[in-house]
Amino acid sequence: MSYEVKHKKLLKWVDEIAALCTPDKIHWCDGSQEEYDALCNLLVESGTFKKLNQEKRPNSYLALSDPSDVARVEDRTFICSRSKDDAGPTNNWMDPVEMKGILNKLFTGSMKGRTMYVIPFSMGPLGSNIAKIGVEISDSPYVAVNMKIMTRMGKKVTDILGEDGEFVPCLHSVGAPIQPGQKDATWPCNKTKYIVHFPEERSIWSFGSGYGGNALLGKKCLALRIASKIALDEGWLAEHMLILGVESPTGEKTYVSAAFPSACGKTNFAMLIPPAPFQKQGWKVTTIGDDIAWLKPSPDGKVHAINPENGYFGVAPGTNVKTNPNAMASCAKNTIFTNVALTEDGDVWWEGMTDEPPAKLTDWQGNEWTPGCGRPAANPNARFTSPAHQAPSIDPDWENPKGVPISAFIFGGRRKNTVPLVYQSFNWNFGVYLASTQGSETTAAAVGATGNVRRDPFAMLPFCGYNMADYFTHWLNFGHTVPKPPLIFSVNWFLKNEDGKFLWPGYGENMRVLKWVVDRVNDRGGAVESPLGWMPSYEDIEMEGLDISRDQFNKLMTIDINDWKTELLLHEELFIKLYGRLPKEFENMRNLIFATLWRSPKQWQPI
Ligand code: O2Y
Ligand code: MN
Repeated sequence: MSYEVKHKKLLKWVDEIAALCTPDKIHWCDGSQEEYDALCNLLVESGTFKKLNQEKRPNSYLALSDPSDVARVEDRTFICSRSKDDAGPTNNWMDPVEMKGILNKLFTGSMKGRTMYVIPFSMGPLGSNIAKIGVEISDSPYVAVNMKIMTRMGKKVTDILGEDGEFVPCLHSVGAPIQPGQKDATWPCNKTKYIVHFPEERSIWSFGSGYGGNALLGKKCLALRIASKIALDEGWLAEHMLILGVESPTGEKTYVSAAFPSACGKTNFAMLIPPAPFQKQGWKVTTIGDDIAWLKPSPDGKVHAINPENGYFGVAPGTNVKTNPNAMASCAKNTIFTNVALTEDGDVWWEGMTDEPPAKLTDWQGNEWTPGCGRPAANPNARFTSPAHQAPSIDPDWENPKGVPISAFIFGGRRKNTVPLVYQSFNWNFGVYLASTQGSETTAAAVGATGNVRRDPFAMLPFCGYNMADYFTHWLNFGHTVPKPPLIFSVNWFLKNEDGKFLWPGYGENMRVLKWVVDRVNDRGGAVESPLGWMPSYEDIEMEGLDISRDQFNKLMTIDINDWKTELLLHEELFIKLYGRLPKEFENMRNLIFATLWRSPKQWQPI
């Protein structure tokens, strides 16, 4: 050990895991730049990393994973609470004792021939009272270097832990012991995978995958699944939400947190660049976080939020200087790319990065690639791991240990009809209802989909570490214990006309909707009462520089009563699944919306 650790429980746990997994060596990560560079060099020597062109991508690397290990594995993700009902019907469950039996067998000798890295990390600014400490033990140096970017990692964390601080033990093995004389794979992994959470014990065991959310255990496993259970027990919220700041021309700052299911432009919204007329007036959008928010009631009566992460694990395909210049700047240097394509001059490329693809590439599987060859050059889930502070949009308060005060929650999904561009919930309870029933269109065959909509309550379905119905109740209660809870809004950027064309331009133009949200929370935004909530009329949205007529706007804001009657009936599917513990308020709210719709014109518009 290169530094002193005085925490007896941690030392004992590390000894126990070493005895179980029998690694050749143990390396305590100190989190220094020298250590990071040395581990990256090791990964280059072993063939896992390729160092990119220093001029084009300073201090950056490319990793290509095994083709079988490219994404989170939801069907292998388990919540092992003592009672099955506490995990709920939307999580995979196994009895914790039975699961420990399986895992103990799998982890026995699993690190043979490898180095076991002990990675102390803080989710959240060091020393913040909202932050939590974890220690990941992993046999993957790829995990160690990614954790250095994604978390605050190393000696400074064990210093904070002291002799008896609390930590979440997170055990990870790629599940590929090396026999004497055996050559290691460039991306070791195992076809058997288990991503397991013990919410009562507050521990994580992950076996078989080296990729992203399966292996970087601070992110989805700790910061969402385990933290959501801690938050339930302690009266706060651990959410799958971005956090952004809006600065008005007068310098007024408003913070907003937003939840979107995947493929709804979450990172783009977190790093939004306002359109020209807004910039001219002096509006600015700043980024606190792009994926996860921890929110706690604060003595000022408001809800304060931190981003527990220290980096972005952003999806590369589709990202470019037009869709998200801030993300492109974030990954311009000091970045680890995974499963993107390699250019002839040692840089990276992915679908959508440029209008024209390069004439020749090495694809994410290491094969020669030319345009029109019929295969994608980058894996659709290819990622960049880059330091959060490299986003030019980073907020000056992004590491404030007290967090930032949140004035609004925004919930969105991908719907081509039914859900209007924006509305504000009448009150907290209706807001919780709308977030609980949010969803995205998909093919009818997709898991959990009825009527082509996959419900993804609060965008938390794969990330809630306990029964989703209890989660709804926790949200209802939370709003009633906070003196000044955030207002709740619904947005839908994805409405289409009869020809399948988008009605709303999205991207930076979403600023127009965001400004209305900010106006509403600051008591100056106009609104009309609709059957669903408060809505802007044409005059209430800043339209300068955007060619959208009143008629087009009204289309975006239409509430089609028949569509909504169907929609409410479809909510039933989710409710039946969760019925045993579903808050009784939900049935009343559904009936109330039904009754309001019944009395409304067939096509309600905010004229
Ligand atoms: O596939 C993975 O392992 C990554 S998933 C991911 C990464 C960053 C942010 N969000 C997500 C997600 O699935 O929500
Ligand atoms: Mn996410």
